[in-house]
Amino acid sequence: EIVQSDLDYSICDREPIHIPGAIQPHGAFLAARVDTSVVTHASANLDEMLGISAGAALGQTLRQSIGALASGTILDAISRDHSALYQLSGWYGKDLHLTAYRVGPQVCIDVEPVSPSVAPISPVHRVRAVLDAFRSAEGQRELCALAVRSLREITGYDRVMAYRFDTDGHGEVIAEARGCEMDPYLGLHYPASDIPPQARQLYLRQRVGAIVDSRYRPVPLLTDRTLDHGTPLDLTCSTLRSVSPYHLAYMQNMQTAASLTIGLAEGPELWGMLVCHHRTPRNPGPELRAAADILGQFVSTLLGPLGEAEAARKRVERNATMMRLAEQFASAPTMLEAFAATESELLDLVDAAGAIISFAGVVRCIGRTPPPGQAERALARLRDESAGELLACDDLGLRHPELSACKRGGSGALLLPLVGADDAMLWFRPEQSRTTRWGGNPAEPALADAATGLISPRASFAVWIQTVSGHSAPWKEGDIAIAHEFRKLIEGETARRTKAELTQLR
Ligand code: BLA
Repeated sequence: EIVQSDLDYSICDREPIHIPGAIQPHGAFLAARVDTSVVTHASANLDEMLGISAGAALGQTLRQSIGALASGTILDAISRDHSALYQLSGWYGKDLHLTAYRVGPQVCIDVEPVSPSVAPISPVHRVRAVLDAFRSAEGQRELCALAVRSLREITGYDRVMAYRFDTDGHGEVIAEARGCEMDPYLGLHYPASDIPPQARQLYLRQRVGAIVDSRYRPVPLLTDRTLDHGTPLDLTCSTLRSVSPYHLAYMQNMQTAASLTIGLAEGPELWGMLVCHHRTPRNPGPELRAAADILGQFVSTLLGPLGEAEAARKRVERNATMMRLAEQFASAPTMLEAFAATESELLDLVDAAGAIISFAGVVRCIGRTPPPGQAERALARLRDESAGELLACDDLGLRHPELSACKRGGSGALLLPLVGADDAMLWFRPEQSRTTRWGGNPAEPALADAATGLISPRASFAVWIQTVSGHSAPWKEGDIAIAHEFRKLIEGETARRTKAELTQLR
């Protein structure tokens, strides 16, 4: 038995998923040297697609496997251009789609049957028809909502999600289109370890990936020692690449047989993914993959500008809130009345759910806070700790076990000391929502696979429940900056009122 703290995630991070030495069985694979055109690798199922066995193809020239015209066209394109598409029509009674690309000194070729199910209107045309609508989106979420709806209409998968990464690497489903018989995943959060770093890297380079049947048996690549120098072939760019057994187990836990995944990038960073799930095996084929790629790239291009527009809108909103606060504090008869008249502005200012305010000897709670006694204790505790400075934490109950009762209503705490020694404001954010739905019982202890000692996706999930518990959404720079501004407002206002009182007395 292995306990949670012993789980070793570096196993996931170290898995070399780009060189599995195998492919998924819905296609066949060939690699040849660009200089000599000698075939160095062939998938064991080559004869099913091309009518020539892997053994017979290895060591021969490419033209033996795919004919003179195809091999000439591909090698010519590769020598200039790095990638090529070719349709082999009527090859031993089959129509085959060849995707060729260069990997070092080799040309690699993914061989797939021409999609049997291409709709009368091609997927690329259907994608083109929806892209214009994407330009009307006013924010990233709205864009993703449009994208998942369109992608589901075009691809027909049971569920299509937009999955966005947070700065700590964990992800949230921020948009979803699904068949009515599917459980909703919208708003659920998943741990960073579900998609290890090398998988993220891979989705930046090869934007689209498809898993056709999570129960497939990998088809090994055959080679000949004299031909391949023993260096494993990098399958990053192959649409047929056999995927991690961890991830296949994960999909089975999720009752998903097939997935189509499109990496979304904002500049050089992986921003998130569009993830399509199907309960039964599903092969999107080259046309749909290309259409999904175009859609994904279009979404990626819009993400940056929309993110900036949203941030700008947020700044404008906060400045407006700040202006209203300034007006109220200038015009209210007393400071205490100003605090009472501006409850919603005070919370909106930093996106808090609640706050406790101590001013001129009066303490009051507004909005959603921990129970008043607890809130007051938290205020006193943090005020002592803060030494007059602003203090922010997103794990109050974990950091201060004596305040653990604050967890639900106030995992997040932002303390702003005000003018007088006892004057302060403490904003609260609730514990962040997290998924409680899973193919299995998340309360089960996280156990590693007894046979292998390796950790299982279920284990990863149980650890996550433990990790996120007690955390709120993090306070960001903008929150801190506007809180400082608010303090200046209060300082200015207090000074002005004191001066006015003194003048009256004279
Ligand atoms: C890959 N994990 C992935 C991918 C997704 C997820 C979307 C991309 C591949 C795909 O399915 O197309 C995770 N899928 C999710 C999440 C949701 C979803 C979060 O639908 C939420 C709704 N995974 C683990 C653990 C390990 C692991 C513990 O949970 C490591 C031991 C590994 N995940 C893992 C690996 C890949 C992966 C290695 C890459 C698979 C590959 O391409 O070879």
